[in-house]
Amino acid sequence: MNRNDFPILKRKVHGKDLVYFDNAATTQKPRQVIEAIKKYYEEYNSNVHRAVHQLSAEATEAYDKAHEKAAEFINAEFEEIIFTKNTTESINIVANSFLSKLKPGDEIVLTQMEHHSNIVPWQQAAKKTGARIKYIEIDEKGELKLQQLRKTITDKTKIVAVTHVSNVLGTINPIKKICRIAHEKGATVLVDAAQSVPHMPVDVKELDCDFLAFSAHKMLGPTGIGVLYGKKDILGQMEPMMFGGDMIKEVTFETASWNELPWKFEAGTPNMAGAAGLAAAIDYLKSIGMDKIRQHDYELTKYATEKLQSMEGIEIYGPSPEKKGSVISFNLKNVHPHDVSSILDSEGIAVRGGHHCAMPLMKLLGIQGSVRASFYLYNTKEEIDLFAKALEKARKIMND
Ligand code: C6P
Repeated sequence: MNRNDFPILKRKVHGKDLVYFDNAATTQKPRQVIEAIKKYYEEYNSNVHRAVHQLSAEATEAYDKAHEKAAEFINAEFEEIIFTKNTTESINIVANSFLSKLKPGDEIVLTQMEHHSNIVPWQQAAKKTGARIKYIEIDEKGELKLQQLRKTITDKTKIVAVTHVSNVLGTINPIKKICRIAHEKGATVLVDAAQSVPHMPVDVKELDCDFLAFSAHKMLGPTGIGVLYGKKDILGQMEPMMFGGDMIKEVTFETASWNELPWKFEAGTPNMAGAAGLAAAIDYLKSIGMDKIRQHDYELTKYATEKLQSMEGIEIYGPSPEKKGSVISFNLKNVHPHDVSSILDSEGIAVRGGHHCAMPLMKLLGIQGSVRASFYLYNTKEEIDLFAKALEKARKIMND
């Protein structure tokens, strides 16, 4: 991994070298991704799947190729990859498709560590259909109470929607096991993979999930493009949520029929430049190797956890480093997370402070928010040393 590939990492913030530890929110982009987007606009910008001219053929080839790369990246089939705006839109598409499947008495199973994006769409679906939401609880370490799985997932369960990796606690959930139990009960499983696909090898066939959602911007790619994976037979039977150009096979004044997968779910002119950027991001990640990225993330998380644990008056939320992704949420005793984040920012260190779009989890933890440092492949142990030093400074300022 070459840090020089990331132009933004050279900038100064408040006169200090930037230390970017807000990767769970969004990641920085390598030159290769920026160049791919530039090349799209400079050399073959054109609408896809519509015209026969050369530029359109090139744009179509690149756009379809991006689907192919995304499919290969998570071991899916080409037809199973739908490009959306982001993880949020991907989840909304699935939740919307359940409006016609849910009825009063049916159950939707979520976990207590979900991001708002994997709670609110289901609350809306429950409100509209009379279905009920049940939550798999977490224990004091921030792990799912697995003994509750078989009690919570029942014959009434129609959908289990669960995050692969928590954006607050970092917990890596046993998706394969959850899928097995849900499938025994005839339920469908959606995996929110916003925090897993960028950081570790993910194989949808091995997990055996029915749907999986992620965003390009959290894996070195551009904003405005995400992925919804769905099993071919399920997508084949599912009604689209958006209607318009490109998603149709035939239209008369009275009616319309749908295009084949995956285009049936991609209405209107899509994000072609974004797809070029996503393809380049996937190439970049693959050139390093997802196993290596996972190992690097783990080493940084372990190193940072040990540093923080050696400090006084600090509370860390979530399990130990080997059981989590590269996210550390914590609070300094008696200090508001925004104050900690501001002091770190004055040292050039970018972290997130707040509720992390997981308000119910914050309430459960009995806190208003936390400080969150999240690492990625370009971060280093030297940066963690700077972070720990700045944190000591914050503690002194706030406690004196
Ligand atoms: N979490 C964070 O700082 P979008 O915004 O659609 O790309 O991703 C939504 C989302 C869904 N699930 C999980 C587990 C997530 O972490 C996120 C995004 C960011 O934690 C922004 S709130």
